[in-house]
Amino acid sequence: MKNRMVLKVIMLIGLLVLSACGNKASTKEANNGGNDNRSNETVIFKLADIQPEGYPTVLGAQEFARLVEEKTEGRYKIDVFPGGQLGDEKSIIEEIQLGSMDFARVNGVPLTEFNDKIGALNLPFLFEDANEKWDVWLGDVGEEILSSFEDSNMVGLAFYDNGDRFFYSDAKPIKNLKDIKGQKLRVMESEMAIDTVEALGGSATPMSYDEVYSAIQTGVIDGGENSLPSVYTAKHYEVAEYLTIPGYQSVPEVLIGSQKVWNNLSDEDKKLFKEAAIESIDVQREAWDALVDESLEEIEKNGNEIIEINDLDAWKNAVQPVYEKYEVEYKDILDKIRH
Ligand code: BDP
Repeated sequence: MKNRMVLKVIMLIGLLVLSACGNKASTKEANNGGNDNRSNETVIFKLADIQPEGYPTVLGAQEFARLVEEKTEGRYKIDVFPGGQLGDEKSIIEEIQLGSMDFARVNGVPLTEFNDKIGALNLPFLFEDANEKWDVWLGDVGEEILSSFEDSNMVGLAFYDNGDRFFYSDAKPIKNLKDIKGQKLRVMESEMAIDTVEALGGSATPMSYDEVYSAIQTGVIDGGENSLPSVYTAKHYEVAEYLTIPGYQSVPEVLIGSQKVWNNLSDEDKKLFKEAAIESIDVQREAWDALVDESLEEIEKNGNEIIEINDLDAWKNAVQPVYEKYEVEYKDILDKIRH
């Protein structure tokens, strides 16, 4: 009798323990949704940008980060590191490719060396105006190019504005093709960028962005080419007196991610990250337009000379060899752009 009681008590305890374990297991499953990415722990990623705090691309990247956190209800956070804290653009791209960097905002020109399609967008005088450019970037062609980043072990998320890129120099005003001849002009690290400046008659000098100011100041180069917000915020206008308008090229800034991070996201989260990237474009563009105006105002106020090209058709003719060289490589995309 006594033994049966003991047995019953033991069985009861056994049942209680078993049911407690069952409860624990189902709570865990409910929390996890059967998927590791749904754990309660916040996963934190890093995003690199060489531009300083407050610059439009950084504001765009911070908006992307805010939206990712909001849309994933805090499961994912992205810390944005501006001002080149995590290295120069070329090494950032290499790290994204290797998977040792999570996300970045970089320019489309250095990406030409890492991706088969984006170079098409970096050809000089490609678009009539900003509307045509944005139609292409936000349309099927833009999406095709962003998707192709998978082939380069990266993820292309969105395009941001880089406006037009202008020549500026401290040697002499560039009014026509004769003036550009022989000037040592810094370009971004890409073969097409070198070809373009050489086709215009300049002497192209590739170097990283952070070296440009002192290279002009010390006379290593005469000038470079960049957007108004970059010439202004990097203070190149302090060392280069002459700025030439209009721009000769309109390339995208690109929000990219590493394939390694991407592969670990669920399909649902990939969609949320992509939505966040696309939605962040508005913030970047608005800040961009405001900074373009402010930059021009400040550069003029500083007393720099703004020169208008007087033989624009000759410039467009001069870059034809660049089109001839790259036409075959980018034929597919170029045909679609020209429809
Ligand atoms: C700026 C871009 C930056 C590039 C830089 C450059 O925002 O990403 O690195 O040009 O010329 O306009 O290197």
